[in-house]
Amino acid sequence: MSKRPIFFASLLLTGWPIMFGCGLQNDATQGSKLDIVGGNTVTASQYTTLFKSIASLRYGGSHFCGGTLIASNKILTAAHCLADFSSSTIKNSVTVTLGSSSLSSSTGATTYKVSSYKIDPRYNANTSQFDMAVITINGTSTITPAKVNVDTALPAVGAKTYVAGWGSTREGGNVNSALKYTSVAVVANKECTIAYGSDIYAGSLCAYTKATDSCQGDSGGPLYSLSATTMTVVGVVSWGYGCAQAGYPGVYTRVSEFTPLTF
Ligand code: 4AZ
Repeated sequence: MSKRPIFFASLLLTGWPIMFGCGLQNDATQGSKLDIVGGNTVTASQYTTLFKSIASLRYGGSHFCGGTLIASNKILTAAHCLADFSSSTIKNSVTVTLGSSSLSSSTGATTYKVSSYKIDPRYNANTSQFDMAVITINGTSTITPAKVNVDTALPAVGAKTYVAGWGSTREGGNVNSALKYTSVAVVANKECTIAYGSDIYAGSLCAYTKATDSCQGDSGGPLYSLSATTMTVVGVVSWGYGCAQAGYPGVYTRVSEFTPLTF
């Protein structure tokens, strides 16, 4: 999902200087055509050791959103990934694939149907607030699930986090068959409000590093923090103004505001 906050966008694009005082920079050389945008392809060993909890949600076999394995049969994703489908479509035509870093290879992959799902009842499609859902798959995976962040003090502002997905490598592009990741720095909600206004709330987690970002098709997937070799899911890819636009963080659903996931 991408949103265009016209008022704030025009302030930023005209370069009102106060907007750029706190770490977000308006760099005229950064347009929308940056190559996840930027970042790197996940190597085989990185996939096995770090990123294996990422899931591909498919409709009729085609990838449309990411997700994160958080228990042997539970997938964390975004409400907006599921909200436009009927429950029968979700149960009959949406599948969850785990175990392969390539969308075009079935080696190592296991595909599950959706047994049940819960969309946060507070989800608001206009503001994108409460953009969180949990899928129960019709089987159990032996892949190690990601840890789920329950610490509301983490990740700290400025911390390095990692987002991964098969989403577009440029604004307006297509899904990418190879899994990519990038690192983005956590931005304070107060600063993120300067870019986006009141749609930023306690359940938002914003992250920004110049010229790299999550993008369309990464939605629902994980924003991780890494400690030693443990990946903890701290955010769910939700929305932003385009992808890798200068001064506009990616907006994630802040997982710690949703635990325990009992909605
Ligand atoms: C999207 O359209 C989308 N840069 C997802 C994430 C971001 C922007 C757009 C964040 O699904």
